[in-house]
Amino acid sequence: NQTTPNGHKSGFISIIGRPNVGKSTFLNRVIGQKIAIMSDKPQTTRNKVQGVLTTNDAQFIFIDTPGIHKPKHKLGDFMMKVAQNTLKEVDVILFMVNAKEGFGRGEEFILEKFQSVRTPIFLVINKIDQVHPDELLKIIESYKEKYEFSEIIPISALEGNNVETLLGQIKEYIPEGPQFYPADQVTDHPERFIVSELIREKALHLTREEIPHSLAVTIDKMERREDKDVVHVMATVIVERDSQKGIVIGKQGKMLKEIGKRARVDIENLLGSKVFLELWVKVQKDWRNKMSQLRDFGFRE
Ligand code: GDP
Ligand code: MG
Ligand code: K
Repeated sequence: NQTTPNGHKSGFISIIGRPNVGKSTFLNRVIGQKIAIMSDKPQTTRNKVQGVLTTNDAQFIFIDTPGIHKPKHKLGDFMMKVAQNTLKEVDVILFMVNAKEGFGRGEEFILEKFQSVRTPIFLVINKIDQVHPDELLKIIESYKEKYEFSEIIPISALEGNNVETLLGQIKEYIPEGPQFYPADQVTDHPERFIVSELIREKALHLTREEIPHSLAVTIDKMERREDKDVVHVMATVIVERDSQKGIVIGKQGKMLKEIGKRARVDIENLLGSKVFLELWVKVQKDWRNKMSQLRDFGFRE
């Protein structure tokens, strides 16, 4: 499958930090034009996808941690929840601090909570454009004494200093995995989700008990070709085991063909135009471990 070549990496990243340390500025800089901004998407679940950065060989999925904006007395509850949920499930945590403000009680508290978390935590010291290098060294030293961060990376989100380095380091820590979001996705089309659901429904229905729930569908491409008045949909059925891949494909590809045929009829009705549906099957071991995040961007068990 060309959308998930060997060595492709994808990971979930959570940015934590007090208000005004520069989290949004950082995200805007990093994702820029390439952003698939999800913040407008209605969400009922706890983790919001804030943005997705797609590069040639990696996809960075940034997860929001809204509770951090709450007043101090709520921090305890929030951090407990976060510690239990997000912090354990993401691949990298960026703990962002303001170089100019140094170390405060808010930071102290968060660092305490980090002690029980195994996820790699990067200390991102932002706004270095506002401090003298000597001062910065002192700040780094003081944080080093408090906690053993996986990486300590000073940046200026505003001016862009060292931001590429940070991304490079994140990439070192995220696992191999598929492009969960299509590279060409600039908005979060509800159509895509419905299309993936239609395919998933047919696949589940046709394979019946043999594949109990461990099946997801990603839409890798959905493009209208004006010249031929046809919508080209490329989708991947993700299963957990090789044996399940065999079942979904079927003898001489019969099963996959049937899934595609039935799904195509529904998709054509939905979109009101002819559809060329290309289906792939991919084994993604233990993708269910990621379910809680996956659910938030359209996967369903
Ligand atoms: P958030 O609350 O953590 O999302 O912080 P924002 O991204 O909204 O930033 C808060 C303020 O800090 C804004 O006025 C930004 O322009 C400013 N800011 C963010 N990053 C930097 C930086 O690297 N250098 C400087 N000088 N200001 C920054
Ligand atoms: Mg913000
Ligand atoms: K830890």
